[in-house]
Amino acid sequence: MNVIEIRKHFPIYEHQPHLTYLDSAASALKLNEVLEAIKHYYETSSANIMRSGFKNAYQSTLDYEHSRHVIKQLIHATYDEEVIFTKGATQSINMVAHHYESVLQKGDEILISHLEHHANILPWQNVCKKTGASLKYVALDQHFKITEDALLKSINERTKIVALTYISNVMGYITPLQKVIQKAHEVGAVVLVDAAQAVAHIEINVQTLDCDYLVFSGHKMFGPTGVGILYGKQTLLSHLTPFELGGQMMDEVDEQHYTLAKLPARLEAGTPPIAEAIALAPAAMFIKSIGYNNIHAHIKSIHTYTLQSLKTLKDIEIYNETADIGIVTFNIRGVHAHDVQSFLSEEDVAVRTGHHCAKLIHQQLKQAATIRVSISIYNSKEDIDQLIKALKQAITFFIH
Ligand code: ALA
Repeated sequence: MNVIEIRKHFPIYEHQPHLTYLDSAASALKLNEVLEAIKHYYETSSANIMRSGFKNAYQSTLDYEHSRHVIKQLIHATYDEEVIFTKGATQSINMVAHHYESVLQKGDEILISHLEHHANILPWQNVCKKTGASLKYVALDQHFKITEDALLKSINERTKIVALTYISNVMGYITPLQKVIQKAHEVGAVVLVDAAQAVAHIEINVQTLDCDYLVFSGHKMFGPTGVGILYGKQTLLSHLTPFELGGQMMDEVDEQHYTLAKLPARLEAGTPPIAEAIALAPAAMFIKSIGYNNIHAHIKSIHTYTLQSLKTLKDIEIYNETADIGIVTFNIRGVHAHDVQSFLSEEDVAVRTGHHCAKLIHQQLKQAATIRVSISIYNSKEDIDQLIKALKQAITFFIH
């Protein structure tokens, strides 16, 4: 991978050539092609979609639907209408959870894990409060991994929903989903896969996986903020209770009643994030043009270098040495992560510190906060050298 060439696609490096950006798990840098698509929409159309029939409106509708098609191809869905534009992975999960508030009952179980970020915990807690269903957690192994074995043992005839991260945003582990989805289906449960991290790192094939729902956000895949995807099997999405009502998601309306439109409109109430949705297409096409194998190989090589470099420092405690993608979560022993942050920030090194919206795994790690380095395609060994330099300064200041 030629990082210099890759960086030409990310205009932030023109404005901040010294930026060491290692926080792509929180939000990836934005592609030039994405910014251009947003600008193009506002400059050449600005029209609403699926409503008016004038030329600009028609073109915007075509572009919006083209983007849906590109995303359908990216995740290998069967039909375009299985791809719903939302405002992000969090909203997508909330939409699914909202539906099951009127489906589950006392005695039913929802299975999740301590590795989930809050977006895949809180909505299910809510469903349980409203329905009397129970929230169950799969036991993690000694490395805080979800194993296939533990998952298979946790699924039983009471399980109605299995909602799991595809890749943990704190530990970087890939969840073994294939057999688990099969078993869930055998007992009549549906499976939601949170692909918020996965979409920028590994090929997703919803047909091979056979998951029922899959969610992700645009901004973690070099796309804009404010847009995300809810994928669902057509048979399920056609019956999902809409989370919001209004706009073009209806078929007939009279004074007292309404009927719902067909997919995908029935789940896209109001004016959607048009520019952002259109701009998701170039993000997906960029990922495809580089190829997941190349992305993964590059990130893994920088990941290995990061681990080697961190190990040269005495006071570092790493929590996920066997991560499957480029996520390294660690602390400097005896120093709060937020205190380290200010040293890194001084050197223009951007990492995330804190609980990373995943308090449950931090409770398991017995750490209130950690430092997380997350690596993407535009990162180089020099970025890691810069990180190490800043960490050394922090260590000297706080410890030696
Ligand atoms: N899930 C996001 C992160 O990992 C917010 O930073």
